[in-house]
Amino acid sequence: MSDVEDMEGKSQGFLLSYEARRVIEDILKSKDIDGSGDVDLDELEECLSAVGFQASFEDLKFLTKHLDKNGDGKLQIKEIIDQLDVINLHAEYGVELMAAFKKFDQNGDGYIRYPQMLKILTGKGPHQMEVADARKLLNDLAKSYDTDRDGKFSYSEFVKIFMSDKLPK
Ligand SMILES: [Ca+2]
Ligand SMILES: [Ca+2]
Ligand SMILES: [Ca+2]
Repeated sequence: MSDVEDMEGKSQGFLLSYEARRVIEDILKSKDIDGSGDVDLDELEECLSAVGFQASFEDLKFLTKHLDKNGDGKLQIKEIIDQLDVINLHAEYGVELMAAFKKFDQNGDGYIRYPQMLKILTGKGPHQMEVADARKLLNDLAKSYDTDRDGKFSYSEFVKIFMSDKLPK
């Protein structure tokens, strides 16, 4: 595949350029009348659409929940700006990413704890792993991708696991 084809193939995602960051930041700040830094679904949709990501309602709800680092139930401008690389990958692979994340986050609390992941990896099905292999994989993933070492994978950590292609497909 040539470079040109590769560029065209990825045109659905927005370009995470300095310019895109500035556009997003400018829109969000101009909307933030009371200076709280909170961003609602409409505002999120508007700023993503301005840089070429037409997010569905499901995307918007999912991102609002999973990028909420401080756990106050809302997105702040800073949480968005700090996680634009995650949003960029979500723009491209959102459907697959959400399906994969939800498969592992069975209790729906927005995080994948190690035992949860182990249980899914060794669960009955076409991709069932031996317990020893699954433990080895989990150790490897924990070492490389649980960046804040809290014993669970957030969505931003999970997108890197997904992109690494280390999970059984
Ligand atoms: Ca928040
Ligand atoms: Ca969970
Ligand atoms: Ca973590």
